[in-house]
Amino acid sequence: MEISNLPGKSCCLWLLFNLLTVITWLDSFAAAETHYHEFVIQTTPTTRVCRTVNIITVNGQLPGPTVEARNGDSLAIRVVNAAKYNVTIHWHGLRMLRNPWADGPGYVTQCPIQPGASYTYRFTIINQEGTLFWHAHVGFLRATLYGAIIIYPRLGSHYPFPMPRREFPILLAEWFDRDPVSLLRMTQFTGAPPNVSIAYTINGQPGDFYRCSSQDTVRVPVEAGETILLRIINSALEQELFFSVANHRMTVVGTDATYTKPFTTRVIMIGPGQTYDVLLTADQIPGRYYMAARAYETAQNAPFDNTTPTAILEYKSVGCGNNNGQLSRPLLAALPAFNDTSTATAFTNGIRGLSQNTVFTNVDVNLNFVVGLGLINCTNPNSPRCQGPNGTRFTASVNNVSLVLPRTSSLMQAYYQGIPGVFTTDFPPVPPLQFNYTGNVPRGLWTPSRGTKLYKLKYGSRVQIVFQDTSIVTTEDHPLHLHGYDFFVVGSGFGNFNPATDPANFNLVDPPQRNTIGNPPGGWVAIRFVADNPGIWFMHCHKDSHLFWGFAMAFLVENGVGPSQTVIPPPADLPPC
Ligand SMILES: *[C@@H]1O[C@H](CO)[C@@H](O)[C@H](O)[C@H]1NC(C)=O
Ligand SMILES: *[C@@H]1O[C@H](CO)[C@@H](O)[C@H](O)[C@H]1NC(C)=O
Ligand SMILES: *[C@@H]1O[C@H](CO)[C@@H](O)[C@H](O)[C@H]1NC(C)=O
Ligand SMILES: *[C@@H]1O[C@H](CO)[C@@H](O)[C@H](O)[C@H]1NC(C)=O
Ligand SMILES: *[C@@H]1O[C@H](CO)[C@@H](O)[C@H](O)[C@H]1NC(C)=O
Ligand SMILES: *[C@@H]1O[C@H](CO)[C@@H](O)[C@H](O)[C@H]1NC(C)=O
Ligand SMILES: *[C@@H]1O[C@H](CO)[C@@H](O)[C@H](O)[C@H]1NC(C)=O
Ligand SMILES: [Cu+2]
Repeated sequence: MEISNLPGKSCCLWLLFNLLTVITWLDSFAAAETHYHEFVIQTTPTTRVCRTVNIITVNGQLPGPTVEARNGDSLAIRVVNAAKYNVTIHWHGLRMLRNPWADGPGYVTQCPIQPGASYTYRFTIINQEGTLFWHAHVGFLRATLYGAIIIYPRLGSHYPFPMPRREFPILLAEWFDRDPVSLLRMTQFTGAPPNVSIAYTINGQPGDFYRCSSQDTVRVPVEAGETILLRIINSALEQELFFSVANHRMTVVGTDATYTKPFTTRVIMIGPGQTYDVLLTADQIPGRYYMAARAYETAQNAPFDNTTPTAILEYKSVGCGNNNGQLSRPLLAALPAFNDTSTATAFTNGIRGLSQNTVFTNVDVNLNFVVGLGLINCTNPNSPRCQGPNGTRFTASVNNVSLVLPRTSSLMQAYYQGIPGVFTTDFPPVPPLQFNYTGNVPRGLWTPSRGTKLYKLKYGSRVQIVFQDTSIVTTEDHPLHLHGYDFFVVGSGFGNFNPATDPANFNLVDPPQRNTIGNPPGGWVAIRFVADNPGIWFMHCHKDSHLFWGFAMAFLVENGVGPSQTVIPPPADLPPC
């Protein structure tokens, strides 16, 4: 069903909503609802920057439909695959408590929905509020299969900040000159990174600075003086992005569907898989101002898309009779240089959780994951299949294991049904070899092993992971994403993590709670979470090429005691392989 009385839609509806809220609250029947959606996966010829590409869409839309709900609501989303490719949908950041069947990563928690088939994702939102997004989780399909998830507070409950007058999702993404399936095929064949995008998009549109794009530039209307909420999502396959709005400050109030302490900034750095909720007050001279993004690229000598997508923040008074500013070009936001790691780091470190986020101090399971890229030597370096550096193929790993996904079953189905031979549970808790990770790493250490290894966690264990980047091939910011959990980001730094001295500086008081965090390039990041969600949960780099090269592992969180700590049975329509 459609939600028509959610806050922020319009002023009148908002008043009505408040009235309804009071009545409902008085009646004390703040019942949660179930929302039904149908997602038809189809091939849709779509034109951007003068290039028509047969992309895969949900219901013909780019971005796909926004899913709106309140905290506590349930969703039933029937995905009908009318395209000719295997598809799954991941509800990125939703915890899916005891319900890995609805999580979506292909061959991890489900087999794909094959052409002509359908699957209904059923889940309940439990204690999460803010902005998330959904995206395909097979191959590179999420390049075009993505959309916003907006979770409003329960009826009768409020944001921990003043109610904004309006709100807008801002979905940042890439546009490639080919469809994602052939992009993946090329990557698979050449062993080199995928060709970079030819444009970035904001809500599906590249904006004024690209060929054939001006007319469709996204406009965000505001009244002078009002405060609006922007729900910013990086749904790009590969690229971290800076984002700013000319002349305006933004106040971050949430990230990855958890609230944060208000943090005011002129620029945001957002990695693939992350979201930021920001308040923006239209406190400038009425006019038109560009919202703009730009690459933040940390890999050395890596090609990247250096173009600038824009949308226009447009004061309404400018459009109504007063043409002052209407004809002139909007002001362009200042954006940091592509390699401005200090701005990116200062921003990320500025994000603090609300103080009730106090973190446990005793860790039961201490994990140290060394992450990054690698190279595979070719017997014939001149082969067209070896277009990586000096005739090699790229690979990537966690603790020197490059993940190989199964094909005949998902990991979760194999676990639940006790199918042997699909995975082992000997994923190494620490790197098999200690070396100077960010120093000059001997070439003999650059090629990882391959395997399908899970790490088993007891229900309720208190887990710490320190992720350590390496300088193998290049140091790089890797957006690390954990399914099924929000984690506390308790510390980060450059160089090698020092277990003797660094933990003393951990923030256990107000760390942000997130589902995706980048390690600083050539550095480390430490996270903590309680393993209170049984099932198999994927952990991977949210750059899709890195994921494809094996930069992933999965946790097997065992059931606890009783039904409230046990994975629910799989739905009858769970796709078979
Ligand atoms: C990828 O990029 C390379 C180098 O810029 C170019 O030569 C090649 O044609 C591109 N390949 C495709 C398939 O677009
Ligand atoms: C960023 O790149 C430019 C060249 O494009 C270089 O001059 C500058 O030193 C680099 N800055 C940092 C901080 O690496
Ligand atoms: C490729 O070979 C050149 C020349 O031998 C060398 O300088 C460079 O470091 C090599 N690059 C990699 C990634 O192995
Ligand atoms: C690691 O290598 C870097 C770069 O060569 C060097 O600066 C650092 O001192 C090394 N660290 C250790 C612990 O050897
Ligand atoms: C790959 O080749 C490089 C140089 O060509 C060599 O130093 C390295 O030991 C080789 N790696 C493996 C795993 O054979
Ligand atoms: C990773 O494993 C491979 C294969 O066993 C080995 O050759 C390589 O040295 C290991 N590298 C590291 C960093 O442990
Ligand atoms: C689609 O998924 C099925 C089941 O895993 C598999 O057999 C088939 O090869 C897949 N098709 C493609 C094109 O990957
Ligand atoms: Cu990565």
